[in-house]
Amino acid sequence: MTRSPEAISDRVRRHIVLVNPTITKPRAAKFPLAILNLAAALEERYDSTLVDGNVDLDFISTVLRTIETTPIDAVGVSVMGGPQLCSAIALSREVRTRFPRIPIVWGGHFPTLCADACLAMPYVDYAIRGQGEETLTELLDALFAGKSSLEAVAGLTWRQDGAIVHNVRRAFSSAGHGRILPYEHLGDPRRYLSRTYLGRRTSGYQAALGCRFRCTFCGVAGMFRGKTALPTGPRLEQDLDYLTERLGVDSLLFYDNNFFDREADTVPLLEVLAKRALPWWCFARADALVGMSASAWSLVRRSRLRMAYIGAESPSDWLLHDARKGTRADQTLEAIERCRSNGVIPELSFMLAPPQDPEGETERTFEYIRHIKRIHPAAEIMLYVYAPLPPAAGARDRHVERIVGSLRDAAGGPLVFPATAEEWAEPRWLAYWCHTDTPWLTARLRRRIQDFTTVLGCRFPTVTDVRSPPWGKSALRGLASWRYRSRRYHGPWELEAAQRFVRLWDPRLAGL
Ligand code: B12
Ligand code: SF4
Repeated sequence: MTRSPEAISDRVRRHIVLVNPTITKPRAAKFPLAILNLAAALEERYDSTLVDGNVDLDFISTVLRTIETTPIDAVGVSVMGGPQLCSAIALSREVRTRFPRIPIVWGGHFPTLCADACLAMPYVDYAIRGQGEETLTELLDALFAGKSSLEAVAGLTWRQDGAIVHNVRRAFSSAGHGRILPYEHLGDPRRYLSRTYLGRRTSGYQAALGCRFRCTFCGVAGMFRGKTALPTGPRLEQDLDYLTERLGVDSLLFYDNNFFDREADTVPLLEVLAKRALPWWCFARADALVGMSASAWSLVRRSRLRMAYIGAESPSDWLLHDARKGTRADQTLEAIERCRSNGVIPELSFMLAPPQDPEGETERTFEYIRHIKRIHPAAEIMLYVYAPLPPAAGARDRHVERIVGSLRDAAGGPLVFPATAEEWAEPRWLAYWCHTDTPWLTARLRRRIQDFTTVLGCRFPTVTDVRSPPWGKSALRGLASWRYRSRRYHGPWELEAAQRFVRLWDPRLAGL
């Protein structure tokens, strides 16, 4: 179906559909913060309809129906690499086929890093790199109000006479802290609250924007390039009033890339949280936790921080240094101790099998994890495979380019990343993006990692799993203990069989 341009130009306020394509199951869905933030930014000049594929599994039909029944001027799609890329492709294809004149705009982590691969697809007209609020508004202004030209929209990748153009990068913005999210655009916001080990009505929330670090393996660095901004205490308080009093939220997952930033800026937020004493979870860095004063830790205790996700990454300082992580392995151990003595569970993520020494590093990491489990058995472990992503489109980062340039494929040749979004959606590249497989992993090492993950996961079932029955968890724990004790990880067939009856929750797939 094609709508006439006259019909479009007659209207005063333009209308855009913003879509969060499916990435997880409805019961794990949290507020789709990307499209909520975009809607808040557009509000002054544009109308928006939000469609969330996490709660509406038939979201493609919903979008098509919306376009049929409402005059829609553009479709904005939020795209994270990995499984969400597949649902974004399926949606965009359908929209392009049925409504060929409606512009389709992709934004999010995938277009930020892989804008060329997005524009290689006929159903992506614009890719927005980095924070999307101002870029999307200016793009719509350029398309519909003739306010500026496309060349002038910083952060935009587009096609000019068939060639892909990356406009200049957009500077970091903290304007989001001045906006209130339109939660009611999602229908009943309460359907985004779910039971977790933190509480019965846990909500996702983001306080700080950005991250001041630039770890080479992390997409966040490409998005924010070392910039961050924390909200004020009163701003946090205002949001928590809404979430707790209006929606009944009783616990929080802070999606900030790093909750603990400079102490002077973090303490006002901790004071707000200490007054509320809602159980909470966050991302944190080992060096920040180690550097915190006793008074800040006292606020942490009073605030009821239950768990902190720490990117431990590796037991090897050379790798931490090479990956520009900025922390050391001894700081990780010290942070674990600080967490233990303050009643916080450290949730430690590791990157296994870097190409420089895949087998050796993996075995060293297994031993380091065993050491951690000895000093703090409650510590949670998340295992990923080291899989550096390409540097952000339109930006130069020689360090990341060097690291990526040294990667090898299975045949030992230079690793060539996909050139199109559809290639990135092939199973082997989805696994790469999700940090579960890389071309330089041998079959033996892949199996070894799987086996260790199974034995460790059964020996220490995660406390975040509130769905598996306690009897099932303790049966698996008992069954796995001899293997773990004797380091006999190989071929844990009995654990794999038992897991068919007691399915353990994997927080890597769906979040908490
Ligand atoms: C919540 C979350 C999820 C949720 C899903 C969220 C959703 N969309 O429904 C769940 C838990 C399912 C999830 C899964 C995954 N995630 Co995730 N996730 C996050 C998290 C914690 C918060 C995302 C968020 O809401 N941010 C707040 C919003 C406001 O920011 P934003 O999404 O970046 O949106 C801004 C811009 O990107 C842009 N934008 C976004 N969409 C759009 C759309 C348009 C049209 C425009 C114009 C702009 C635009 O503008 C927005 C406003 O500025 C981030 C870490 C973080 N703190 O950001 C990781 C993160 C995004 N996830 C990541 C990854 C890799 C994954 C996985 C694919 C793999 C993995 N190993 O975890 C898995 C998939 C697992 C699977 N199923 O197999 C990476 C992405 C890195 C990268 N370069 O791709 C991050 C950054 C974590 C990290 N540090 O590595 N994730
Ligand atoms: S790994 Fe953590 S600290 Fe490093 S850039 Fe990513 S979010 Fe920031």
